[in-house]
Amino acid sequence: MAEATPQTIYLKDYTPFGYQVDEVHLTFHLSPKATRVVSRIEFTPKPDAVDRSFFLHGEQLQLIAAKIDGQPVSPDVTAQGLTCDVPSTPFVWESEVEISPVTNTALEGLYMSNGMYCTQCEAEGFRKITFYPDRPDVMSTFTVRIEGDEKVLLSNGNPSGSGEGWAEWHDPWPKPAYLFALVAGDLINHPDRFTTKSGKDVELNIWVRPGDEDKCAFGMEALIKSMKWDEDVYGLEYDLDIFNIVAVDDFNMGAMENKGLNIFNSSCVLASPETSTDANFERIEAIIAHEYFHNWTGNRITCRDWFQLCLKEGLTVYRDSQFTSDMRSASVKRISDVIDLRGRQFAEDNGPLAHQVRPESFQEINNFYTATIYEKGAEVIGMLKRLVGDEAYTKAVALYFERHDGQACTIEDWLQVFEDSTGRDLSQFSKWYSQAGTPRIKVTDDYLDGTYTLTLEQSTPATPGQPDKDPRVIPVAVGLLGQNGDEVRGTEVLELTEAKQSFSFDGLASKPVPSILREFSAPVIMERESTNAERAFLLAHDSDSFNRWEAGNTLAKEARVAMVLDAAAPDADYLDALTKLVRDDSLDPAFRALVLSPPSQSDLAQTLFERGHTPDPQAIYDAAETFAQTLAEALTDSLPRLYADTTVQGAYSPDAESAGKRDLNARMLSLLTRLDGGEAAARQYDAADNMTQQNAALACLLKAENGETQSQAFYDQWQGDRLVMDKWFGLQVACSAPKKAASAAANLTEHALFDLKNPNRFRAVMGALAMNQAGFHYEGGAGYQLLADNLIALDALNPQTTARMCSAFQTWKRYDSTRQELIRAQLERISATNNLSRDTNEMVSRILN
Ligand code: 0A1
Ligand code: ZN
Repeated sequence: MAEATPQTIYLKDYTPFGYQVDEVHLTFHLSPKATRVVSRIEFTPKPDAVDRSFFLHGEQLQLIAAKIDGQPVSPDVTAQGLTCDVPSTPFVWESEVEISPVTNTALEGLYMSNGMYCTQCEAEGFRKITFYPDRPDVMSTFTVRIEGDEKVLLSNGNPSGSGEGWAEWHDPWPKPAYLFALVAGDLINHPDRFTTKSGKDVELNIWVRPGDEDKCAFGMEALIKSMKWDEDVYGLEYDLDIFNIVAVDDFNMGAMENKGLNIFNSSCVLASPETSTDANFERIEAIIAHEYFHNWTGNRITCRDWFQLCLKEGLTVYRDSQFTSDMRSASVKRISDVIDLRGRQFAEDNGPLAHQVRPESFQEINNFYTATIYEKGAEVIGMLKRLVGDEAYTKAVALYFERHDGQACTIEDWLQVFEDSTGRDLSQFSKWYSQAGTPRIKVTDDYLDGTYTLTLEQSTPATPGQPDKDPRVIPVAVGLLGQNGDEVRGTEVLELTEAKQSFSFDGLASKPVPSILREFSAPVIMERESTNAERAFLLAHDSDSFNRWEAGNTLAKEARVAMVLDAAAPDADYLDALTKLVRDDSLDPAFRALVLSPPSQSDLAQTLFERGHTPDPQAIYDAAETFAQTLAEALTDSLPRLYADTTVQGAYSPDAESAGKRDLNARMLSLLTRLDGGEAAARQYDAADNMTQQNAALACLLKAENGETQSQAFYDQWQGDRLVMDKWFGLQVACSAPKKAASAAANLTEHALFDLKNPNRFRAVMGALAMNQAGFHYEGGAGYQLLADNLIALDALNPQTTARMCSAFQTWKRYDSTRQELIRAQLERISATNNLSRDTNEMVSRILN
């Protein structure tokens, strides 16, 4: 039971704050248990204010003193903040509060991680630092003085003075409090410089704990590339004299875009060939870019209120995916993004947690940092760009920066710049923001006398609180192929605006094969009767690489569905196509690796569920195993050669091409392990000089239940490296057979290095359990119980990470009644916990309803 009746906040209730904040001065006297924060804030009443009440947020603060214009005052203080009588003319508010960073395990506000002070203020953490109108539409300049014994004292903006035991920072750009940051610690920097296109010299630093300084070079390169890319592609220049990044070990999310002082989860910035995999390198590059890009999309132009979160997040994810496409392979990036979207966002959109890209109510905003806001938010930007065209997109975005720089904006402002610069009416398009749920597009076709007609019918299933949906405008990119595989019509974007609509193509000599939803032009589920022969044809011939992959993916899915439902043997034609494709050296290795990667077991469960079956996680797992075994056997003769040919020789480099080859190589090794029991994997383990190959070999060996020696060796080698040990913890669970996954995870929670307070370690174990579908859902429900036990234990320490992990239960209604009852019992047990946080309470009640 949550402490008090949770309050729901509505978008429709938005009212501006009645006061302008002109300047903020903060002084921090650092001390682990008793940090004093002195604030001096200049307020001016707004002449046109609707609401003049003076309420300052404040939580877990001990108020020492408060003054207005130098005179002591006695405000009314509650658990949420304070109210006070204030003058109707400009006045200065001063307060002194005491806080305890060292006992702050929620990792929100000012806390300590491994002896260093750091902050996390998005979304509403600043109120745990001092009393303040903690809302994104209140923007002000900040001057910060830090007093402490630490060697390095950092805050936002530019340094404005320092001496023995103190430093001062001034941020000239008005910002909301959620972008405030402070770091203090005995840190070491990896320095560099960047000259902006107008010639401004910027000092760059990545700050880390001593010992990590050799893991900063890649992150720094990524930062410099991001700064250059934003100038080249969006014309956006950096605007301070210094840009600092700090790595911290205890962090709830990936990273945070605080103005001029980005704070990163160390897993998202520290990289070295020996300790990081290719996937880590790619993710680090993308996250550094993402946080940097926020400087304009998020910081210079921020959100009016938290309902508008997608305004900064959707756009910034879209920008970072453009960046990755430019730095690496655009088609590989698109395929990976769609796999991720389907795995996380579609699961959310089709379950009890479904919500709009712009929600209209919430209890705890931290629960809305979701795949829907981020990834679907980015898809919406991509659709908009496709509908208006590249040039119009560039023009509209330029207008957005010109018109709204320095403001706190809404989705309406964003759409308005597109309407104004293109003359297009976007009222129907705006439904992408206001309607939750994944649209289904049913496709039928017809060919008569040289004319090919596609009929598209759209519908969106009901979602919580939204039973009925209107048709949206959906860009459907289509190309047509002739019978010989040549393209007879290049890509054209069909604008589906009606519930049902037909589109005709004339002058065709014979019935074409359609390639629909090229590049995955809209986040929808396409339903179309097709044959395996047609899919194989598209896999072989489509000029759109996304749809080539998609054809293979559908074949893979259908083959497994048939295995699960009809105990069919693995589809022979598909196996044949796959074995050809693996050997086809003319294809990009990264693409081949993607075609070889099996559809996720969760995705298969959802597909079966949508077709009216109750998915059995064990049967889905068995089908995947049988399929992989059959494929390995079909490749018996060529596997050793394929494995050898794809092995990357020479010094490790994290570039996309080498990474693609290593990915394909790892898939060969995993097939080969099915035939040789782990001989090749053991050799690779011993020879590996980089984490990508070491990790891949260990995964194969653990999966084959033949990796005890290597697992121990890995442990001995890396027990002093927190990030590498996260991999070790995760692999033990991820590679466990279904029957053993829950007990493996349970044992790990007893391990001396398991640390409930470190979100990375908690996620390594519990996240891996939730991802091991057949293990998590293994009969008897031990996985459910273990997760619930740990969520209950963590909630008392860190509500935010607990609440996020609750989403492991979001798909529960797909399963049989026995599993549903087992999950329900755990959800109810969590819900009945004394003093459950608002975060977890909201998540559990949404999942249960
Ligand atoms: N804005 C950051 C992510 C972030 C969001 C919330 C946090 O605490 C609730 C922390 C970080 C980003 O998009 O990178
Ligand atoms: Zn972001």
